[in-house]
Amino acid sequence: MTDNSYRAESITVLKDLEAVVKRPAMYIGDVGSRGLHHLLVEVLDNSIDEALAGFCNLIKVIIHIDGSVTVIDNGRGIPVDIHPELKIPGVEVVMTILHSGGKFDNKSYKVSGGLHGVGISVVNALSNFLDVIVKRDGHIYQQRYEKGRKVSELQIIGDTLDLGTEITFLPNPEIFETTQFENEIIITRLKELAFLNKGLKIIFSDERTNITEEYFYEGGIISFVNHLNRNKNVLHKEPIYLNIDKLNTKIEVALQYNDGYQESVFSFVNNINTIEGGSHLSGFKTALTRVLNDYSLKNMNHKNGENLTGDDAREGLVAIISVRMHSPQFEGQTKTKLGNSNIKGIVDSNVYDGLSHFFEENPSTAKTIIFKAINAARAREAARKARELTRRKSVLDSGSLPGKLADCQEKDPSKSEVFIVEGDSAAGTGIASRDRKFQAIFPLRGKILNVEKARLDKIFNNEEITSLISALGCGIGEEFDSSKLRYHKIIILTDADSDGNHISTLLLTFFYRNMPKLIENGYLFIAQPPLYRVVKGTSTHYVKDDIKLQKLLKEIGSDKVIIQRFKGLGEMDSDELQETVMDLNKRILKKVIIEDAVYADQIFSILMGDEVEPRREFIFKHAINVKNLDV
Ligand code: 0RA
Repeated sequence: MTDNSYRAESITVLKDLEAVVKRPAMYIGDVGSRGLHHLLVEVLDNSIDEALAGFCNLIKVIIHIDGSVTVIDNGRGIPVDIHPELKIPGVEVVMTILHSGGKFDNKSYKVSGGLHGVGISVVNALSNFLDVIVKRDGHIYQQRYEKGRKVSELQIIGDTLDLGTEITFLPNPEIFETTQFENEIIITRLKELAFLNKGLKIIFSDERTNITEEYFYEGGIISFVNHLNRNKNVLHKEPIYLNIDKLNTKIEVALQYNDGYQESVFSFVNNINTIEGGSHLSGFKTALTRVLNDYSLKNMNHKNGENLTGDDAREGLVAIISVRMHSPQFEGQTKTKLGNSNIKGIVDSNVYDGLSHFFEENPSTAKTIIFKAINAARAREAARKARELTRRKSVLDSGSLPGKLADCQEKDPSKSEVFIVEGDSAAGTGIASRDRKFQAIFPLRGKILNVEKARLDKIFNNEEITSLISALGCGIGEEFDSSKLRYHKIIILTDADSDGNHISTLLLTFFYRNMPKLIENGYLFIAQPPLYRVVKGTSTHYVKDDIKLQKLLKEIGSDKVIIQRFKGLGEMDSDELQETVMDLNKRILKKVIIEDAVYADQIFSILMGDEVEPRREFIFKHAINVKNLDV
C-alpha cells in the first residue's frame, strides 16, 4: 500500500517536472537571459520570505566559476521531517512538486500569481544539478538532484546548532539560450532587496571575477530615496517617511523632492517591483496631489485657479512605496501591476492623513514643495502653448509625415518597422539595402536634445524630436496613443563607437521618459551591427564583438583568415548592411525591456543628469564592459 502510493507519487513528480522541461517558458516567462535570472530570483524569494517572517537576517549569493550559483540563508531551514501524506522529507516535496515551495503556514506575506512563486521545483527541473544543504534540528542534511531527479537520499552529513538553507544549482544549457549570469542584473536586485528589507544583510560574491560586495541599509527605503537622490540637489534635507499598518496591510512610503524635472516613483508589493504600478500606486498619487492642493488652498492664499495636476505634484519627486499584503493579485503584460482594488482606498486615505500631518508640522518644507509644484504648473501651461504653436506649424499633425522619413509601403503597424539611423550617409546605405515593403528609414541628423535636462516645452521646440514623434505617429507624454503608432518595431541603428553609444543612450532616455509604453509593449529594439567581417576561403562570417571573434577563430582556425573591423555603418556596403541588419533571418536585434525600472532610471540619471562627476565615474567604471567605447 505504502509502496504503491509512493510509486504513484513519484509518477506525478516526474510528470510535473517533465511538463516544466517541455514548456519552461510557461513557468519562468522565457528561456533567455530574463528566464535564467528568474531561476535565481525564485530561490532568493524563498530566503527573503524567511527574512520577512523574521527568521533570517543574512543571505549570501555566490556565482561560481562553472556557472553555478549558491544561495545561502540563515532562516529556519527547509523542513526535513517526513511529509505525512507524501511520505517523503519536506525538502524533497519542495524540490520536486510544483508550487510546494511556499510555507505550509499562512502567516507570512507569501507572493502569489503570475511568474512569481512558481517554486524551487521549477529551478530543480531546469538545472543540470541542484545541491541542497539544510541546517536544522541539530544536524546538517544534504541531498543532490540532477535534472530534477534525486540522485541521493536526504542524509545527515554532520551536526550543528545553526539553522539555515544552502542551495546550489547549475542551469541546464540545453534549455537556456544563455547560461551566463550577469552581475549588473543580480546586484541591482540584491541592492533593491536590501533597501526594502531594513536590517537584512546580503553578501554577493562572484568567484569568476573575485568580487565581493555587501548590502545592508539601516534606513531601509529612506536610504533607498537618499541613494536615488544622491547626485541631485534636494529641496528638503530628510526624506518624508510614513509607516502605516492597517488591516493586515503594511504600507511604507519615503519621498523627497529634488530641483530636477523628472519623477522617479517606484512601487513594490511584497518586495516585487511593480513596474506597471497598480492600485497601491494610484492611491499614493491621488493622495499626494490632494494633499498639495488642499494645503495650498488652506494655507497659501492660492485661490486663483492654479489647480495642481498629478504631474505638477510629482515634478522632481523621488519616492518609494512598499506594500506588504496577503494574496496580492498581479496583472498586466509583465504581471507587475497590482490588481487588488481595495488597496487604493487604504493607501489613499492613510497617505493623505500622514502627509497632511507632516505638512502641518513642517510648514516650511510644505511651502517649498508646493512652490515647486506651482512652478511646474506654469511650465506645463507654457509647454501647452509651445505645443499648440508647433501643431499649428503642422509638424505634429498626424496627416503630414516629415520629409526626411523614407517610409515603407505597408500600412499595418504590426508588419512595419522603422530604423532610426544615425547620419545621412548611413541612412543612404540603409535606404539602398532595406525592403521598402515593410522597412522605413528615419535619418537622425546630429545629436538629439538631452531630454533629462529639458522640460517638455523645450522638447517640442527641437526639430529632430518633433519630426521623430510625427514619424512614429503616436504622440508623446499624456497624449501618447499606442493605437496610432505606425510601426511595431522601432529599431535604433547607430555606430558601435562612443558617439553612437551616446546617441543610442539619448534615444533610450527619450523613449523611457516620454513613451514608456512603447518599451513596455516590446516595440523598441537596438540593432546589433557586426564589428568584424571574417573571411576564410569562400566563406564570410560577421561577428558582433571581440568575444564572439575569439570564439569563431577557435572554431575555424586562425590561419589564412582576413579580418576586417568596421569603424562605422558607413563602411559597410548595402549588401552587408542588408545581410547583417535588415535580413529577418540573419540579423540580431536586442529588445529593450524595462525589466528593472530602477536600474534604467539610475543609468539614465547617472549618464544624463546634471552632475559631471558621477557620470565620469560611471563611464570609467564601465568602460571595460562597453565594447568599442573609444574615449
Ligand atoms: C517550507 C516551510 C518552512 C520554511 C521553508 C519552506 C524554507 C524554504 C526555503 C528555501 C530557501 N530557504 C528556505 N528557508 C525556509 C517553515 C519551516 C518551519 O516552520 O520551521
